[in-house]
Amino acid sequence: MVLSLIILVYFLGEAVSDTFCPDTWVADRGSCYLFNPDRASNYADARQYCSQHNGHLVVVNDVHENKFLKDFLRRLKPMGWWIGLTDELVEGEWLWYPKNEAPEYKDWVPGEPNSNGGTLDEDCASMYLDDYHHDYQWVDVHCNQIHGPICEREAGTDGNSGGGIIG
Ligand SMILES: [Ca+2]
Ligand SMILES: [Ca+2]
Repeated sequence: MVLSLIILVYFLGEAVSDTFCPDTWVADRGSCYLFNPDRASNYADARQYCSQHNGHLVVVNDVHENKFLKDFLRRLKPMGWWIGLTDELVEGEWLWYPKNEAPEYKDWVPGEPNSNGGTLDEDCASMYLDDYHHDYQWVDVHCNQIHGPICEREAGTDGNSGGGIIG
């Protein structure tokens, strides 16, 4: 019993120490994340920013990842944050860029995505917080809006490049 506990602790320690992220990236469960409130931009520029840092706009795979992101964003100034979800290709068909995978997990604000009631072409998804919106649940907004990038990359795959700047 004690031995198996020691072995468990050993393996947990190994798992943690194997998780490597570049400076200014935050590690969580096998991924590294870069949040940059000072590089807010339109969606296309945010996508390019993440690509330049050897990542991609975040793909939110499950409730755990979504909760991690929300907890982190609550510590930053209230604003919108681009995620990698878009229906640019086919209106109404939301896919995670760049692999074009349909989302298994979703956390839309109730009533979203709505293309602003059909009056705007809102093809890009954001985790959003302001006085009127929910607590970083997802909304669809026009891709020319200015939001911060959340970039994601695999942890420990390429330790020597791609460090980003926060603040
Ligand atoms: Ca992910
Ligand atoms: Ca909307």
